[in-house]
Amino acid sequence: MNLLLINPNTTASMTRSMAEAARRVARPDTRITAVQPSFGPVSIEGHHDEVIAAAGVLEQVRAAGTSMDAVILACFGDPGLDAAREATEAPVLGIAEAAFHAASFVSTGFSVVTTLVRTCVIAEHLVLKYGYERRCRGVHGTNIPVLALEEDGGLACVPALEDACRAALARDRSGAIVLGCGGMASVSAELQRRLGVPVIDGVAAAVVLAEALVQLGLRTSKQGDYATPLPKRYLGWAGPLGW
Ligand code: 2AL
Repeated sequence: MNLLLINPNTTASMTRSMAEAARRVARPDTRITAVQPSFGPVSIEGHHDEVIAAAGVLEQVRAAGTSMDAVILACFGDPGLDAAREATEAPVLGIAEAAFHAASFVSTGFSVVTTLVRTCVIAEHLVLKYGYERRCRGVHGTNIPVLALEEDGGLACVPALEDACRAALARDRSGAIVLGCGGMASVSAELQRRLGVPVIDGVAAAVVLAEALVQLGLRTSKQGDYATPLPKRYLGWAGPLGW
């Protein structure tokens, strides 16, 4: 099957590292195409970044047309997820939503450990939006910038992440860690080894769940509020995104 992995930020090296993480868990017959928008922020660390990144996500969903069996949005804020679901019939999975689902299969409660403290509210809003407030016991920032995770394969960040995860597990009395950034995909196995609890990387979780949905023959419902966007003109730079 063909999976489209969209990195909503514009850092190509991060797209490549997430594609590697995705291919490590994908089935042998799954082909992963990894892309990023042609415009937008190099990292997504706030509401302003997210809004522009969401438009970039739609650019890439439109560019793929009907060629993909499923789409993965590989940024922990799941920017543009509902809009992308309107724009395609293929299942679209955000890595935050996928990680919350996966963590809930292996623990009664999980903690999210993310990047900048200012991004915690984005994850907290998603927990409420997706109905995971009874499973998520806390969201914790580390003040590690997204692009710091790109240096040295993220290895330099492992000690700080390990400390933050240990503190979160103790404070929240939780049984699993959800990593709150797509850029943490490369360090999840090492953190799981060090911590001895399930550590969920949303990129890997989204790949496996996307494969399962395709296997089940499930597509995004076009009945209701994921119906195809209404045809209308979009003006200015957004012109090509009009339906
Ligand atoms: C992210 C992420 O996954 N990618 C990105 O650019 N920003 N999330 C985050 N919490 O910093």
